[in-house]
Amino acid sequence: MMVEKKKPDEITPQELYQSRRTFLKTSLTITSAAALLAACKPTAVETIPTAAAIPSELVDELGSSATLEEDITGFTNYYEFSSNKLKPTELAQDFITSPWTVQIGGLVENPQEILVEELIARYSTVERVYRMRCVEGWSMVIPWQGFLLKDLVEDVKPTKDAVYVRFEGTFDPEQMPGQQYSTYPWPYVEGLRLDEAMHDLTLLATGIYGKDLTPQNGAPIRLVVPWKYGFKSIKAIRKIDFVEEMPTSLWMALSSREYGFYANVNPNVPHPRWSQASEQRIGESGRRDTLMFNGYEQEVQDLYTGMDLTVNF
Ligand SMILES: Nc1nc2c(c(=O)[nH]1)N[C@H]1C(S)=C(S)[C@@H](COP(=O)(O)O)O[C@H]1N2
Ligand SMILES: [Mo]
Repeated sequence: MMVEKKKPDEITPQELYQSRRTFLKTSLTITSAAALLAACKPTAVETIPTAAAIPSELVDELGSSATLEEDITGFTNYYEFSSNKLKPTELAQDFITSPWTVQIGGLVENPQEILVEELIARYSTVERVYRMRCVEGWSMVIPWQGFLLKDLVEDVKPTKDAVYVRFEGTFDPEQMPGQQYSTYPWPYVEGLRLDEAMHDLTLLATGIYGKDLTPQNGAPIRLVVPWKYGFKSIKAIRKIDFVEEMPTSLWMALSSREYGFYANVNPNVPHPRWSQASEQRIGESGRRDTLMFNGYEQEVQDLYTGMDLTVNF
């Protein structure tokens, strides 16, 4: 991001632009909502999907195929390890993600410190294929597993004074070489307004492509907010606090002019150094138009009624 001083078209290595588009044969076991619903219906026999009805490709609701697994896990942004997108795959390989406790507190009735395994067991797992748009101008389509952040928020019961949720990443320079070499104000911090956190699209992801989340993609637990630029989706979360004041994210602290709190994907509001009107979908050639709220406008526009999105960028 800002510190690299790169133009967006320098960001994605040529190999990845041109990675051959093979049909995606997924190993994901489809325990689809359709299958579960079918089992509850009296006419279950007729409605259980046949093998032919199970998609052989993972697609988002706009019809785009999921990005190749090797691209999703081989090309990551994870500054705690490196600012080079190809390096976290190797550097994060031995990152210790178990045991891992998440501390949840601040303005809540039920603060808790809980093992991530217990969190995962406590809430229903959902599978979502979401677009992810990096502020730098590239995007992917990613199949996640996780649970709704809303489920956790309801459990811990924020008090009436809670307006925002603050997420804190990991500070562990021994394991995270990027924290030794960079002068960023670690740990990585992000935030959401409480109503954004309660939205049905907002996930805490614990899996990717039907498997456990890879370390380089944020294991053991990360945020996924698909209508916002990728940097909001903080990896390797240690702490979640409910607060009254708007949290200052790491990127706001580094350059608030370039990276705002809301960071909603918006083709009409350029980054000070480049346009946000289009994006490079990893695995495709050419660019495609960037969609308002990354294509989730119907679902999220009500959160921002009456707000000037050029000011609250
Ligand atoms: N802790 C942490 N979370 C992070 C980042 C990071 O450097 N550290 N990078 C962000 C950015 S800029 C993007 S685009 C997404 C990338 O997610 P991915 O690497 O899983 O595709 O993670 C976000 N979450
Ligand atoms: Mo990003």
